[in-house]
Amino acid sequence: MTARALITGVVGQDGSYLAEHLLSKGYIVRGITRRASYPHTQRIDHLFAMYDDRDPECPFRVTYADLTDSSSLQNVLLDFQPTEVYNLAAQSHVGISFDTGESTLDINAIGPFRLLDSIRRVCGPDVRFYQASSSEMFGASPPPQSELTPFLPQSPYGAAKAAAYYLTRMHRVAYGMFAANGILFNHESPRRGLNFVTRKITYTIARIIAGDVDRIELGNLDAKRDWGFSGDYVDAIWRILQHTEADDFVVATGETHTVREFVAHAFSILGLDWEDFVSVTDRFKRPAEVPALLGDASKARRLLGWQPKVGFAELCQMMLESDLAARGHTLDEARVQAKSLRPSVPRVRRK
Ligand code: NAP
Ligand code: G4F
Repeated sequence: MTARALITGVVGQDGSYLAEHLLSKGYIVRGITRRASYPHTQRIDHLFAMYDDRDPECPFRVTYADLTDSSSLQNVLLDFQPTEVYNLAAQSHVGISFDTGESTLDINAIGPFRLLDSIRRVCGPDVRFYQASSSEMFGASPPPQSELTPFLPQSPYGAAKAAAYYLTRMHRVAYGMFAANGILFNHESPRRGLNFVTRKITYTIARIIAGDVDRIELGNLDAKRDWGFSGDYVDAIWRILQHTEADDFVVATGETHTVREFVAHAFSILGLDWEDFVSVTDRFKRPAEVPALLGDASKARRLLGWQPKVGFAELCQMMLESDLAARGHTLDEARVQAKSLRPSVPRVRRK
């Protein structure tokens, strides 16, 4: 029987890479997206162009549904009859979760419950379920973090993801469902949302080169993150659902860097000193911070045969090159342009 994957959050970073990954393996893929007032399918428009959804045999379709709307979830499950469900949809911004705590809990904690409960009622226990859990659940627990590290969430986002993690395990234990958690550490790509720190940095550097702006404003530069590449991580996500039994896995590179190191490295690729272009503002600091994340993915390596391919420097350059290319610059042209830039952050304003 052909595998049939339902992906929530298909228009997001991971959803778009996962859809490509599963289609390349011969899956029939159904994505869900929620209504937006302006089209936001840029990450999957190339898939719409590849597949004609007027063809009844088309392997890729997207329909409207929402994690806050149980009936929409039940309708898509009844209609599509998936063999695997990947729950990637979320309000995924930690900083914004402090401003939108209630809706973040609704989407990120009750949303997975609605989906699990709907799968149990509509599809039965044979469907395999993946929950996009997060290293943010570890919060203040010191690194390195593994599957055995206690959760100490520091944000509404982290608390909601911890609730969803336990609800996923509960469905496994109580109802015998194949319900698995991937505890993924930060992963980035040229498709990363513009207000996450790595993409904000590479996108704004491209704007500095283009002459649109003269600096980047950032918050906490001391936070440490274990940054990997989303394209590598969707393969781990797929492997988690192919494992012989439902289980929980940390997915990480095992290397950590500060935000300062990321921004310094990105500017250094163009021969620039980051301190000439970065100012620090309280505006982007959070009421509580996760100080340091460093994942121990030895279980995923051992049981799933997974390991990351793209390292820190390659990831940073890939993202910068992509943002420069979108503004019509090659890396070499940008390096030439960079030589004519004057520092825009006076030393006295540096904190
Ligand atoms: P993303 O780019 O923000 O994608 C999340 C998607 O969820 C968006 O397309 C969003 O749609 C959709 N969504 C939000 N609320 C929804 C709702 N009520 N109903 C249906 N869809 C909804 O995030 P990502 O980086 O791909 O991350 C994928 C998942 O992994 C998320 O659950 C995230 O929390 C988790 N995660 C990410 C990382 C990471 O470093 N990237 C690490 C650990 C865990 P709109 O575009 O309409 O908002
Ligand atoms: O890029 P970030 O916003 O990612 P964060 O908070 O680590 O969350 C991401 O990773 C989680 C996995 O651990 C995911 F679950 C979650 O969905 C998301 O994908 O911030 C990274 C660090 C933070 O310490 C933040 O305080 O960068 C710091 N930072 C400093 N200046 C900033 C900024 N973050 C943002 N977004 N914008 C700034 O200007």
